[in-house]
Amino acid sequence: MKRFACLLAILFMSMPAHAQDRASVERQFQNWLQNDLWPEARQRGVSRTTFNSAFKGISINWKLPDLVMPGSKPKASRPQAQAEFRSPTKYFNERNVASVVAGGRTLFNRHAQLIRRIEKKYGVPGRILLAIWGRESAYGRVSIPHDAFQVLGTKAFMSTRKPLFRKEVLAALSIAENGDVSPRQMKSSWAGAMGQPQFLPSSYLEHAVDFDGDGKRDIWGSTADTLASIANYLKAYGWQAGRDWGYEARIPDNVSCSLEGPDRMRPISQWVAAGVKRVSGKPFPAHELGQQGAILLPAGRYGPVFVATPNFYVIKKYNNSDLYALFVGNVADRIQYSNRPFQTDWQPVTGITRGEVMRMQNELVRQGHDVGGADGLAGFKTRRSIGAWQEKNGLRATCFPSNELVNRF
Ligand SMILES: [Ca+2]
Repeated sequence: MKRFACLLAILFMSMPAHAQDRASVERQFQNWLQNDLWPEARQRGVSRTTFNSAFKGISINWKLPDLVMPGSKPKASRPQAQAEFRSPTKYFNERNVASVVAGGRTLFNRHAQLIRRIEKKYGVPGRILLAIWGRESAYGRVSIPHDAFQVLGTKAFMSTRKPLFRKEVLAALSIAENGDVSPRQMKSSWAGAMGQPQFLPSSYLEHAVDFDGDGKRDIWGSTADTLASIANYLKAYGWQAGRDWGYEARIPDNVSCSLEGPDRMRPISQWVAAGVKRVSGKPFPAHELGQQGAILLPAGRYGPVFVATPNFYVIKKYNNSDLYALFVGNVADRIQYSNRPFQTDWQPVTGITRGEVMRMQNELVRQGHDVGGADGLAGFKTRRSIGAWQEKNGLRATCFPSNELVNRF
């Protein structure tokens, strides 16, 4: 025993400094839980019993990204100037898309009755719900291993976005207080997104529903609750029942790609009158013609182009990325309709960095364009500003960065 204690002493003395710091930070964390978080939780109606069971045995998860040691300043986030600027090609890797579609087609049949009931109640097509479910958690098959209280507690205590995670950990405590699930059942991703639809706790409180009627909103174990919760979320963000998300299209050169964007919608009949057609050769459905649509060119003139309905931008409320929403739309179509990728290929864009795109964005801003923030990525504001600049300079508008283009800036 004596020898063991002696070994321990040697071990302790040889511990690297940061290990001792960690022990001290752990103590600060426990202190913060009791003296800072608990009083606010209590004010919000969380009981001591719930709070204790939520944080029983919870310590800091040191493996999470974006942690900031207490008392130190977060490192300034450096834009990844050296990173390669990527075209959407990889996002639509056909093997990945096809595997989500295959799972979705099976489940679309298996849950046909349930899906019809959800569609009737919320007005969101089942194919869209399945596509989001498949994308978020591979239909519940992906392991979501983290303890929500450990993730959210750690991030509320020491991360680059403490206020956001404080709000979320308090919401998680309210969920536990309501009793839908026990704290240990509340599994999340490393970013704190919970269950099969990957809801943050605040989204759960607002949008999760009990659809299988067992009295609990269970987005971890219930397919009915998962799908209906996604539907309820999209409905709350303005899903227009009876309308699709969008249509792959051909947009002739006389329709400038600089007209892209949800703030530049027109009745779809006006786009058609200007020469926009569906790639399928079919006409736009009659009920869509009088309604609003935006042109959407995720890779400018270097890939598939679309007429997007307002529902496309509702899907972006789930994840604010054009490519995410397109992935969901394409998978949804392939689950219910013909199972094929977009008809136009994505042309690879190679040899430019995000830093070069940022330089171009900064110059466009200097010339009075709105690029939506110079981040080295090509969102719709950047794309259409590029197009407007090209037109002003007598070039064919492509609305997307290219090697040749960035060299002009
Ligand atoms: Ca339920």
